[in-house]
Amino acid sequence: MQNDSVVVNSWNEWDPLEEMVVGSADNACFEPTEPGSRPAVRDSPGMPFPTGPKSKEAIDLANEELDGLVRLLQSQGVTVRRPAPHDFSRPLTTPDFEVENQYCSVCPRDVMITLGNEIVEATMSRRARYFEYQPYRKLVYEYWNADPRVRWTTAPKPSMADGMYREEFWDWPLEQRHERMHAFEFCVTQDEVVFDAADMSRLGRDVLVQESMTTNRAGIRWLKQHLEPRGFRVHTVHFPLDFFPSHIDCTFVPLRPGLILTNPERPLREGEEKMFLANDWELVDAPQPVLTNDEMPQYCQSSKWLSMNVLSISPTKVVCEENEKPLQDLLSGLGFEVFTVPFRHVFEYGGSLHCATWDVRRTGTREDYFPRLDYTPLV
Ligand code: ABU
Repeated sequence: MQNDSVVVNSWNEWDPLEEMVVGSADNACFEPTEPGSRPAVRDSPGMPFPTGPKSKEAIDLANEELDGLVRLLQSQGVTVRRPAPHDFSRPLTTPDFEVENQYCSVCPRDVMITLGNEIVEATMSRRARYFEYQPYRKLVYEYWNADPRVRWTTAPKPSMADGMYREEFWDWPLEQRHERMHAFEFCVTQDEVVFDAADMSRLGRDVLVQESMTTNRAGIRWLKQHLEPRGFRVHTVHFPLDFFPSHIDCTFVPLRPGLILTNPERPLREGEEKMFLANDWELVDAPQPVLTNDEMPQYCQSSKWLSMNVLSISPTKVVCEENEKPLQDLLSGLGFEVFTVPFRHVFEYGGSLHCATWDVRRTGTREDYFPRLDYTPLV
């Protein structure tokens, strides 16, 4: 770290990585059924989804792969930090809800985001994840105490009461789902501020936020009000063919200035591509994943597109899951040095390489990668 660089400093998804948090599967539990989530066993839809702690074997297999990522990052000179232990098997009772157990700390990306020199803790959208910031608090205090230039913001916690959700969402017939989906109405209503950090993607001065099952319009309004006075421009993006959108990093993945990996089954809403094309960004479709949705791990609630959930070490180095050969070939052809690690056992915890990490410090400053942008910030 250079003497004058702030302990927390990350403005985009690709600058050279210096310090990163990698998740841990310790004490992980199955995600409970709740108004914001209806987990299902992938190959047996009628079967009850397990509850409580995951097996030791499932935890050990995921931890082995997470440790492998840690070793790779360390070999590239990255300082790696880990979440503090947390008892996810403890039930939660608040004035507004009860939930039988919590989830896990495999995916810090869902909860924590670095926006320049500021750490923002997301509101979260699901009950079992209400306290998921806790495994990272010790680290946040360490960064905040170490450097007075570090800012730390916790977004307003929503009630997560029944009224915050549309539980019938899960039972909408296909036609209604299609109609509602184009109105971007999902399982969370618009009454409270709701967002998961993984619905955001950082491109210097510009931040994209996906409207989804886990981020509503009130959440995006809060982010705009918070970030735009600090010089960011916050853009809402939509992927209308994604029936269950949650987290942008399997859909629209910036790799370096001017290049975004896109999901061929989830195009941007018509018109939203303009800001990229007008500023000479190239949108390149990812190849079909090696696994089909039916072949994804039994308890995994994410899509086959975890294939494109890659992690950038720098604008020229990217980490891919070891089986995703077609994507590795595409990225090599685009000029990247591609590193690979096995990561399929992590999939059942809801993410792959990008989800399982949170970048705290990357070399670099805030740049404007969209000089030709017609945009009026809120303030
Ligand atoms: N947590 C990312 C999952 C996104 C997807 O299933 O496509």
